[in-house]
Amino acid sequence: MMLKNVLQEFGLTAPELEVIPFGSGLINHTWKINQNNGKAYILQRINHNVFKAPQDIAYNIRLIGSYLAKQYPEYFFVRNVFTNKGDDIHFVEGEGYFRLVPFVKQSHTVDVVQTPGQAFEAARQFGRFTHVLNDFPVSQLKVTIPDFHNLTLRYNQFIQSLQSGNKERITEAQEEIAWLEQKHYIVERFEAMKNNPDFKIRVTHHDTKISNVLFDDNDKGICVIDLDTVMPGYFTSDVGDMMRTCLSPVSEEEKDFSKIEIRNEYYKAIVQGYLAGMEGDLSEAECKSFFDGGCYLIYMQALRFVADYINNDVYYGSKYPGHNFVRAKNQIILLKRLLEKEEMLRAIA
Ligand code: GN1
Ligand code: MG
Repeated sequence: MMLKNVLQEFGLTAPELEVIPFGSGLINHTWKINQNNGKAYILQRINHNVFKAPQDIAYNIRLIGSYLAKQYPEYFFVRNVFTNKGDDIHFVEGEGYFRLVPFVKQSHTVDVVQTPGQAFEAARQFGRFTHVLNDFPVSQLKVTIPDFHNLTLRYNQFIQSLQSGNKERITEAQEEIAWLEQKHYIVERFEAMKNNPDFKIRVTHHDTKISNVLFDDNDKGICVIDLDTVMPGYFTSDVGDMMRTCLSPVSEEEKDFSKIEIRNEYYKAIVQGYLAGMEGDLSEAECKSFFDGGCYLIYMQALRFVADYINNDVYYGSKYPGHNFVRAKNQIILLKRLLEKEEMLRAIA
């Protein structure tokens, strides 16, 4: 089988290998590889439609890895395993790009956050990642997905979908579309941030959901994983996506919208954990913008899900009819719940 051949390139040979599908990401394919000597690995096929230059991901990881080895040798950083030929990514004609990393022993991931303590630890890890790279020459990083968290562009793509997308779906989503258009002031706030020199371009992760942190057996954070979208960016991306995925007890997949709520204690945990990890790197203006981060990211995800629904699910795919419309409505409710608490939550940060 093809995966066996890929593993062979990385020096792992059958028949003693167990290969099991792993994780819950929407974009890449992931497998866990168990060797009969107790060692384990994570193999991933990178989605080439999304990541146009997968070699750039490997390049960034290499660059950051060698910087940290010198500057922060005690920082735990998971590097790619090399192939027999000495590459840290392997291309198979017709199949795509693969990379392998060691599975970190005695670690586990969490799919749904269970306690504010976990949210604190996750936020602390993402903050610490950006903190240890505070003096890293950020412009040397390759941009693996151009404009990935550019809210202005995401809004324009949403408007574009209204011009060229599925007419029936546009009619069906009329109410949601109108609501999103009304919230355009969020894009204006985002633009103001981009023009404000007090907001630093930092090394940010851009996919800070709870499942991208490794925890130890005592639920202490070990490190962050899934570094595909590590790029120059704003801290609001990282705190914002944590809020998007941790504040509510249910995820973007939930169809019963009455279960969506904003939990104050999780908001507090994210702010405190991130500040602890950043050790004072944030400017005053940045410290005042935690809430905006949540708005940008939830709004952006709602725009992306609606636009994808209107574009016949070309990006996210769909497991049942109307899937992306459900996700979009879910994120709209989440944003409504967040905005209702604006005054109170801003006071926390
Ligand atoms: C995608 O594949 P996954 O779950 O890591 C997406 C994120 C979205 C997320 C929504 C490269 O991430 O931006 O927030 O789905 N990643 C990409 O579930 O588009
Ligand atoms: Mg990801």
